[in-house]
Amino acid sequence: MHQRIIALFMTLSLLGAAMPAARAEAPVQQLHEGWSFRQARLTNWYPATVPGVVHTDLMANGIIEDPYFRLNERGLQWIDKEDWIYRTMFDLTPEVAACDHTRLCFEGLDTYADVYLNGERILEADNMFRRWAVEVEELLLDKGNELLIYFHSPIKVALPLYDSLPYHYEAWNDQAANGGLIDKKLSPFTRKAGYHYGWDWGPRLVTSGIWRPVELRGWNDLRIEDVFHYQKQVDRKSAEVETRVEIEAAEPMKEVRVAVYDGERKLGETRTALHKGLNTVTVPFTIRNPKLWWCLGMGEQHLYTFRTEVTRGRKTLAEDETRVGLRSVVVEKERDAYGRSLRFVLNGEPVFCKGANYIPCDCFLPRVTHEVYERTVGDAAAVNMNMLRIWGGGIYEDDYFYELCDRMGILVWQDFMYACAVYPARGELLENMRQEAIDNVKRLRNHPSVVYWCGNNENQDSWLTGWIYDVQKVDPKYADIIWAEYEEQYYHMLDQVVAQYAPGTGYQPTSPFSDYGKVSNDHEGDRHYWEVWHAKKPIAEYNRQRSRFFSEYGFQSFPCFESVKRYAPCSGDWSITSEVMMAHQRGGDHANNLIRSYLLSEYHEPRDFACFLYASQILQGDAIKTAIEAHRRDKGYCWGSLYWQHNDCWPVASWSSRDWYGTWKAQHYFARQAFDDLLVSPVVKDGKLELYVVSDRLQPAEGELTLRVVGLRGGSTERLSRKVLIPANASTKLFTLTLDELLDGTAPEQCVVRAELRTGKRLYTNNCFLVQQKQMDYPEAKVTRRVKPADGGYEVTLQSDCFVRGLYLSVEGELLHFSDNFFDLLPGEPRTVSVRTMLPQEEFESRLGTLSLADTY
Ligand code: BMA
Repeated sequence: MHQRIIALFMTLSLLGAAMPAARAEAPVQQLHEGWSFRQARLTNWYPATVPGVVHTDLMANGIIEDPYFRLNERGLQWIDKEDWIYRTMFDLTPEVAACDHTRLCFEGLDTYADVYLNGERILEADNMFRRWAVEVEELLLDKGNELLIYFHSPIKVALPLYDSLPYHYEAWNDQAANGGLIDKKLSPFTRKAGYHYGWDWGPRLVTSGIWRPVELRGWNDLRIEDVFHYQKQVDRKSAEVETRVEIEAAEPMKEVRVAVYDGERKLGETRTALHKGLNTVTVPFTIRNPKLWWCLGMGEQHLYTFRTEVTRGRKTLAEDETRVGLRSVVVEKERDAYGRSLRFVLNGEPVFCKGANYIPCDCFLPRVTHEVYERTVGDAAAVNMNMLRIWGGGIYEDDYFYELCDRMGILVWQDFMYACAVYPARGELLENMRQEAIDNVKRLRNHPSVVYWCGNNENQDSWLTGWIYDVQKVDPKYADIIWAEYEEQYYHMLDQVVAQYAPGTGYQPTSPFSDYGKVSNDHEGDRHYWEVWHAKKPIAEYNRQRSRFFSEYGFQSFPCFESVKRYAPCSGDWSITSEVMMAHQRGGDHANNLIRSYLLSEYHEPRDFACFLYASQILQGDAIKTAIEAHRRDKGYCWGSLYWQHNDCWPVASWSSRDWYGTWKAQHYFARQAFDDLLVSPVVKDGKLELYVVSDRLQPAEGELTLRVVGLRGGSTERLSRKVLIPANASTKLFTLTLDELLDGTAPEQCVVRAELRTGKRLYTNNCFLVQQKQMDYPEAKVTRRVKPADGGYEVTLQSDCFVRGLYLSVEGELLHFSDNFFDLLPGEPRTVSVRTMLPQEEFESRLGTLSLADTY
């Protein structure tokens, strides 16, 4: 033992490491206990949960019912017109009481919040997205402190602002009328999540509350305000880092030492004097042969833990630990023969970005647990995504969300929180927006996953094309004001904040974006392609449309029947036009009719409600699969495919590929194959079948490619079988066959074309249909199933005599996740899937149901 300590001491001395100094004391006291709340104009206090919001507190006290259930949302529109008071009493912990200085820190207040400590007003917060901190040691008592927060109704604050203007700021999705505000769309005036006011997939539930942690932080001689590990240059040989430490000192200090460590290895140190107040100290260092951080599919997600210490003599005064991934990211926007590219290059390698748009996981944000985040980000990784776009109508996400993206290799395209609207942006409001941007850029800039910032979602196109409102009808002098504010906000202010606080990080003013002052197009920058869906173009149109980067496109479906039963359990609600189903379809008739008409043009009419829900998912899955494959085949021209949308914030019919309960729709399963590192993609064009292989691997691969024509009633003919060389990080057209050659007399409605690519241990497959689904002659299949207990659940093996399209497994009364689902069964080829459940086998088997496309009509 003794020897080991000496040996450790010697190793440390040899490495030149300082002897472990006494740990810095920075006591933190969370103030999450003992809260109660009341409606400001009434007198009853009720217990409250902090972090939390009014709606969930009212629910917990039995005053309102679950807003997500049936039509309940409608009766809850009074809540946002009221003021609310939250209060708690607390004693200081001895550790905090012993500190010279104490800061009261709010990670998030939603939104207009006057904060009183022991009767003294210490803060007037007015931005949900900002962090607030107040020095409070002068006001604190050792025992019996009262913290009281008065939340002003965001509606009552914004209404006079709206009314005072001779013109208005439009917000496309703001459901003012549902909130009893006729046409007064107030959301642009308040720095609060846009989707709270309603969206075309979201209810109108305008919250108030202490939505993120609140705590006291004690400190003595000095404290670290912020640490930024600025990666100046990174490649395989070396990483040049400059750690910038913001330190607040209580008094001037002659000399402190600021050092950065990786474990016990000291990376760099700076000795400096500090003046009283805020200082910035930089510590430059170089790491030789760094382990790089890669996104999913391109390499490891190596994370260093950098420890930053501020010491005086032998005493550590403050320290910080941050997980850092070393990587270089260049977002190329280069003029070329076609227009201008938008391409992410990670550690020198171009990345085809595969993923989706992400919205908040709930309307009531504090109840989004770590487990929900793990599932949400995990489900992106599970289907081979490497990018999520955090869309601008939601929130700058929780730290944990980005930690998961760092760990799982999901790149983050981060919008600033502005969407589908124009915002007043001048004077104090503009300054508020600037502070919000600084807060969040600083908070997120150490995450290797956060690679891009974007000013807003669709505000530019909506203004320039006039779809948000008729610009012609706006008095030109007001239109000039609005546009000048737009330019100031997105072309200057936000751009400058990113350049100053996250130097080297890419930024674009809006999405989609081709150029300043121009409507977006298909050959420069990113594109939101919505003509399939909103403009009713046929799904096959996805095969013709191009973009340098598709940052949005999407197709709606309904949640599965078991999910629907949770928010609409009465059988009287079970039609897509029932009042309850319509309340959970925020695209209204327009969206419902689109699903219906696309469905009827491609598929047989489903015979009942449950079949309709299922068929809507196959339809959505097929549509998005078509789009993803088209985008990937166009790799070289196109470098990104992010569909709309990854998740839901409540149970609803929407464009999501996973519903609010986390259940995967058909699309999510289809995306796993379509986003895989190798894609074998057959496509019919001008009477020919073209066969592409798309690789996102950084090395070329060898494989065996086969193409079979499989009869729906059994029997298959091999048309092609070849060894192929698959070029790295590219799309390659390998073969073209005429349909006559391919079919050789087989009727197209009687067969499916099966492409298979075998490389190493992996088999990549794809099924291609030559006619519409409603023209296919699916026979009545006999599907047998075998259930076997396995690791926390069961393995189910399915086999059929005939081809089965989109076989779907579900268990009545449960929302279970099957390892695979909605898959095609080839005649005679068994398929085994697994599922975790505590249900006893007999029960599981009796409740296990299957449905396929041929069963729906
Ligand atoms: C996009 C988004 C969202 C919207 C979606 C579906 O353009 O940016 O605003 O929910 O379309 O309409």
